[in-house]
Amino acid sequence: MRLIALTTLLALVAGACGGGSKPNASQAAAAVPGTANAAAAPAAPATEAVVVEVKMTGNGTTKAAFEPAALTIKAGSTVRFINVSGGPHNVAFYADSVPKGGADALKKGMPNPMGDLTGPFLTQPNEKYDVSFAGAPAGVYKGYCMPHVALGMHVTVTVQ
Ligand SMILES: [Cu+2]
Repeated sequence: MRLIALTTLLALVAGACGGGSKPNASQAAAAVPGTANAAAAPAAPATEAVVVEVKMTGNGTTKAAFEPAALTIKAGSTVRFINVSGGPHNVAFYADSVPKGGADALKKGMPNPMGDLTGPFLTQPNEKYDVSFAGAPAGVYKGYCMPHVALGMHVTVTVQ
């Protein structure tokens, strides 16, 4: 996902530079080598990751859940956790539940962690948190929501 975003950014920058240099012939000529390099990046096949959404719900007192609580994703997919109701919520994974190599992949795929394999709290309505399973080996990843683990707010992600 980060690579795709960076590629998009480069494309935008390249486009902006190209447009800006048009009025000045010498600048346009000077910009050609750089522009050519930047333009080559988007041509590379961008593997669009599949995004699977999981809602985080609750009534703030007695009920809290991931919906769905169990899901199966294709390798390399991203799971988007959405704070729907009853937050704050977060998602954390049990390090001893994930397959070998899974923890290292999740460390790369979980931005702004609060701790090991622990995502930040989502406090705003509809706030989203993307967990990238890029490079994550196949197997079962068991997770939970820290504020609501006592209410049984668990999630199981199976990577094919
Ligand atoms: Cu929760």
